[in-house]
Amino acid sequence: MASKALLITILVAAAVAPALALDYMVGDGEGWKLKVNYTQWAAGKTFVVGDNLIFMYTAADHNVIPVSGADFKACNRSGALKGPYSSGNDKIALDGPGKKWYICGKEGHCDGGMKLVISVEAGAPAPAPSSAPATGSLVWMAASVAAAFSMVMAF
Ligand SMILES: [Cu+2]
Repeated sequence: MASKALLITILVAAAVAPALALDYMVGDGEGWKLKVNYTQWAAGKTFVVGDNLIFMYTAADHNVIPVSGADFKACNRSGALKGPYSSGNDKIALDGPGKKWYICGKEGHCDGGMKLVISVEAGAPAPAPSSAPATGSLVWMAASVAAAFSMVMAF
């Protein structure tokens, strides 16, 4: 009986793990600053609703303004959809699907390339060619967990 309870615990833990939201450190080790190519950083990443972006920067030097696509293109700093964020360690939830645009609000920084656009997917991402191994193994894991779980429940 104890081993069955343990097995169920393990299975539940494994089933929950793939659904955990991911935190993306914008720019990775570089953080949020000038002279980083954020288009390159975002390329190949699959952002899903529920994930978070984390902007790390020197608070006195930069900030983060979520803007519309038009304001992104024009580097218009007066059209904040939320924020502006200025703590230097800002966690921004991706709370809806579609494109999301972020710029730095300091003079000249957006024009200098301090801008990020990402595309957020609604739910579980469809297997994309670039991330096939990771996505495929998660799907396989979820399927095998579900199968094992139904076997345990049949006892
Ligand atoms: Cu800046």
